[in-house]
Amino acid sequence: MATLKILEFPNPNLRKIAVPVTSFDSDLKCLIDNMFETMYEANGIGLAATQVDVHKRLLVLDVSEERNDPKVFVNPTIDVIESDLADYDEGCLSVPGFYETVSRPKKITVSAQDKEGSQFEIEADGVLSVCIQHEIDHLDGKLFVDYLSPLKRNRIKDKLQKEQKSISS
Ligand code: QAP
Ligand code: CO
Repeated sequence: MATLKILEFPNPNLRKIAVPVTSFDSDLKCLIDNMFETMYEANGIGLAATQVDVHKRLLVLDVSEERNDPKVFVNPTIDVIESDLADYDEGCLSVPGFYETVSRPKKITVSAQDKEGSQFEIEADGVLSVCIQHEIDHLDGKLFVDYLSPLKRNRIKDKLQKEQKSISS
């Protein structure tokens, strides 16, 4: 296993639209293992392939307190079953150090494939619902900062760009 480099906002590759996964082979299983290792090492609760510069439709997450409930969703799609919005303080491994409130539909159903390619469906609310919606946004090139005012988004962008310059020089 290996940890992967996480792209940080405003890296333009975070805007790419991911393509469906078509082969459920050993390369996919290796990518999934490495994404879990990367997410756990960074203390994240969710990670989309886009964030590690792989533009395929899959995400991993673990919203459990004990960090022992890994879940993988390949080619996920969501249906909103409760359009009432709920606020949640969101962060993102690609936007380190920043948390802001975002409103999203409360309750969803998610259809996806597992790592073997078998189709499944789950219902989600609470933090699981937020996390799945946040991660599927990544697969469509979208970030939680896109829901904020341009002023807030640009402040975050400027601060992160300054940090990235001071580290890479
Ligand atoms: C998305 O985010 C999420 O800034 C996953 O310094 C977040 O795992 C869904 C993280 C909140 C629902 C609620 C962020 C770790 C992790 C940071 C994450 C940081 C260290 C974010
Ligand atoms: Co994120």
